[in-house]
Amino acid sequence: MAKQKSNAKGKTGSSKIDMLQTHMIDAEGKTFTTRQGVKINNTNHSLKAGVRGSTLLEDFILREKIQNFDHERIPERIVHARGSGAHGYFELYEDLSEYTKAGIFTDTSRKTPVFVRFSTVAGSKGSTDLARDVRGFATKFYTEEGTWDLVGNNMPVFFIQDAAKFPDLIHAVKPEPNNDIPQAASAHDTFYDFVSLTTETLHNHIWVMSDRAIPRSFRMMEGFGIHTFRLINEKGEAHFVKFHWKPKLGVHSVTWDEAVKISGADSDFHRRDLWNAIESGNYPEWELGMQIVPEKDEHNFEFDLLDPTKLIPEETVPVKIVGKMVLNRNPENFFAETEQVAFLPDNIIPGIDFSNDPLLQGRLFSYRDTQLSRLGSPNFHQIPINRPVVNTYNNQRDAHMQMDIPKGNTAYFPNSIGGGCPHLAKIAEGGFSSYQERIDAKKIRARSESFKDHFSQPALFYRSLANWEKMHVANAYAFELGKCTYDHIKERMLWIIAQIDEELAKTVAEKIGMKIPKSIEKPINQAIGPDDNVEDYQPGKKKIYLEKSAALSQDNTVFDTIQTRQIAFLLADGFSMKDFSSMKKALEKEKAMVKLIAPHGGTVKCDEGMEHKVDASIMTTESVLFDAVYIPGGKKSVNKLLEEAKYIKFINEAFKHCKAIAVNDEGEELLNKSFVKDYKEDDEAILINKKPQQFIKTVAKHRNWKRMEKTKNIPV
Ligand code: HDE
Repeated sequence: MAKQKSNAKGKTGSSKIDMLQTHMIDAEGKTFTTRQGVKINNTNHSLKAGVRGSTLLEDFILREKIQNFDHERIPERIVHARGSGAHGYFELYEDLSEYTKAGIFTDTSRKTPVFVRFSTVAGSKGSTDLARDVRGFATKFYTEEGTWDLVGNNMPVFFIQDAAKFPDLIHAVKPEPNNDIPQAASAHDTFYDFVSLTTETLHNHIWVMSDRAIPRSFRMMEGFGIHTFRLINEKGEAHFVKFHWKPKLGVHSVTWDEAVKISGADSDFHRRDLWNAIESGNYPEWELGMQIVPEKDEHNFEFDLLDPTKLIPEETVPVKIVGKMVLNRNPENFFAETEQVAFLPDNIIPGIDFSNDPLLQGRLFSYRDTQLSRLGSPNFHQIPINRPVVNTYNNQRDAHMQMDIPKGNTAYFPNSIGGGCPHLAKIAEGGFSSYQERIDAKKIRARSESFKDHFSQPALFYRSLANWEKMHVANAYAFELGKCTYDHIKERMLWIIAQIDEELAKTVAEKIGMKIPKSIEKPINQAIGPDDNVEDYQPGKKKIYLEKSAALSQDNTVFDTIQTRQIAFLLADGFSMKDFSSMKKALEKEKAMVKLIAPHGGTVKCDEGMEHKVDASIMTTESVLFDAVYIPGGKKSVNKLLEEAKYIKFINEAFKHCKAIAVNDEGEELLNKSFVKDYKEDDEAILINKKPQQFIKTVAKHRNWKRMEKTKNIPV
């Protein structure tokens, strides 16, 4: 067993990385051995009876190699199979002991190690990053009081209100069971059948129809714990809390057309982006926020705090920023760390506790259970990435793959032979105790009345969006329903969308060539027992308790940085070195990534005769992989680019996707060959012979959405 270390910081500045390093194997300069440590001189030929004879059973080298290979795969996660992880740390800004006794939230001197895994939900392990989907945002905090997992998503609400419906939801959204189609996509009959019969899904669903479901980067997504949790202080007092992650780079997305094309051009787009950002020292950062609600206010909301399909608007309870997380290290090994990491919402520490949210309660069972089929043994907590940074002592024993060697002859409590050890912790000395909530209730299989409002918050979300975001939502509904084959499902969806917003429903109906029905056949929400009254389960009418919530729109996010933005420089031999170097210097000063796209690989020569390394030939890359385009002047260079039709396609796509395009001098000729020609005069993100600083400001705005209306008919 590798020695478990205490939280004392060693060489790497992180107690978790120090621990992981004791498990790492580095073959540099070493001799090949079998798994038993026997040195071997051949791994290419099996042992045979003569060079053309049959292979001998005694070939232990062959058998060991092949057998390991045969068993390399483990089951992928039933949901969130495709993911990417990174190490980092969390730091607290201020002591929160008024609310919680958790050391991570009271000790500002700590740097708590974390491991974060981002994921899509529906697709399998090898699917594409840019599927329209919720993203998982799971954080493991290796605290000095044990491991705490905050297993959240990039949307603040969930599809269903009760864990009992989770298998139905996932069976509906995953590929259809007869033909396993579609992969990593929600646009199909079974999903819309379920959604339209289960109106509690609508709030999360409209978030999925928005740009939040196609992020530009994991680094540009918010994260949410979704459920209401509890914070418990030293006095045993409780506050309700919702957790938020706010990305320093703001919340940004790609367009649907880009998402579809990125899936073809680079299905590892998000994975690569996270990896490269960390490798280049541009460490992604998020601030942790809390919405804290005193217990006495539990019933003062228009919705139920225990209902995971509801958010608390930030206008109602502001998000208190309490600390920051930095991801500064890529894993050494994808399987050992990112694949084997096991997140458990029931990994909780003193000072944090659950609420009665019926979805959260079900998760407390599911995650521990699922690790058994994925990782094969209750000892999965001993896998290096899952080990806490503190030593553990208890009477759990044995099972597959026991890595520890517990000493002594007692594995029970109480005992006197083992000196009563391990002895129990007093609560005052850090022992966990569950919050003593008073309960006086009947056992009942039913849904609370207070969970019946299914339309108000999707409507609030939609009202809060900017016009360009609303257009994207309408297009997404039209795309998704356009892929459904049953008219009755589409009609039911149109009726339901109309309960959220009449205008939205009209736009979608027109796009899919159908009419919104005046009413639909009851029951919707028929997922109730035969003894229940269907009418009791119909959702209430939409209420407006807040006109808009600014925090819900990406129009109000951070627009002051171009850090890590990918800027395509289109050039060939003879480009103007003067233009090139002043633009490159200015962009790189702001930490953007400049990529040289030339007609060929290798190098290109500027007009001053210097060679410059090409990052990609035009043949191997696509416009959708970049955030902005720059074309330096230089007659020879531009003439060469004009010969390649793909450069024009590149520019047309960047233009259609509302990106900033800057050119110098002859570079304008390329614009004149593209669709940009007719629009360039009054477009603030088309910059002709403008200063680099102006380009930087324009790129920081992410997109010129004002262009959207004009370019919608451009055939790209
Ligand atoms: Fe999960 N979910 N989930 N989920 N979930 C899993 O656990 C489940 C829910 C989330 O990167 C599984 O280890 C149930 C809400 C993330 O490894 C599984 C219910 C939220 C990840 C499971 C929910 C999430 C998972 C599959 C309803 C946001 C990936 C593999 C009661 C707050 C973690 C695994 C990672 C993974 C069950 C609902 C987020 C099967 C039963 C709500 C980010 O246990």
